[in-house]
Amino acid sequence: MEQRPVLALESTIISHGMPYPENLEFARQAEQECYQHGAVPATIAILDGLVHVGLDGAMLEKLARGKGVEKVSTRDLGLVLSRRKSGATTVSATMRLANLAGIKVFATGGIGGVHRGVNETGDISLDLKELGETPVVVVSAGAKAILDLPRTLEYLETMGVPVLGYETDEFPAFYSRKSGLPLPWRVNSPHEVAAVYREQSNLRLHTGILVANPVPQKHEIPAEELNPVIEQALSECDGQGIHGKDVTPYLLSKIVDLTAGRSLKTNVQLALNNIRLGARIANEISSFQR
Ligand code: PSU
Ligand code: MN
Repeated sequence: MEQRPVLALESTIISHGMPYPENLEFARQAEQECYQHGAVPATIAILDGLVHVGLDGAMLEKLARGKGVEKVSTRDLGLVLSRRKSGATTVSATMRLANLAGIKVFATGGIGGVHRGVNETGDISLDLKELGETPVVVVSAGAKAILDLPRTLEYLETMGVPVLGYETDEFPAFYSRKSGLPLPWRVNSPHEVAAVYREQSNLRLHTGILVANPVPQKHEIPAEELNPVIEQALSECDGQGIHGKDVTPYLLSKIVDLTAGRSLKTNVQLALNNIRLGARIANEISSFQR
């Protein structure tokens, strides 16, 4: 066996997080970046009732076109599989399937979290619960700025999930590098992340590890600039009566429109940046095991 390190990638970001054909371009580039940084990419999705861990070009194309592709979180897995449907997996379902496949590291754009207005809607992404239950390292540019970030951090603390700032002392806000929210732990190398992973597994701790990796400076949209856009997107979402699993895809695409595509470029770059770091962490973890 070759025993090369593997990095899991999700598919909701492709089918429901970005428009076609930019999403297809992103999906291909994501796999290339992963190889270039020494890991084998395993994009995870469900196609006609079968779980796939690692996809070919035609499968990526189908996901990018998105026709008949459900958005699948952990709770939808049983239904989508039993009905032989196709689905793009969110962070929660991707973590769960990656763990079953023995994959230890997963890179995404930004995790879901506690939504603003949670007191009225109760909307909390299943991603957070999954991070509390599944021992996978998740590399993310913080949580999406459309969320209630302080409450998202509180929830992660309650679930016992370590949040490691990667070369930062504060929680990144997806499109922006800063949120003003301090993080308790900072790490400065893939090796340090791998060491935390090793100790957690020795202790049989089953929580995930969230690595919060800020978007590279030259691609960030500063929070002051983006906040009014987010406010507008949130109010239109509310006005249209959109709720549940449609909220995040709606907001992301509205923000792409309102920024004339700039947020899409940032989203692509932050996700690629997470993939590069994820590949390096996967290498470190596998070198511990040799
Ligand atoms: N990161 C991105 N774009 C995305 C997502 C992450 O850059 O579209 C997806 C992930 O699949 C994440 C989901 O799990 O958004 C969150 O959806 P919800 O808020 O409905 O849990
Ligand atoms: Mn939700």
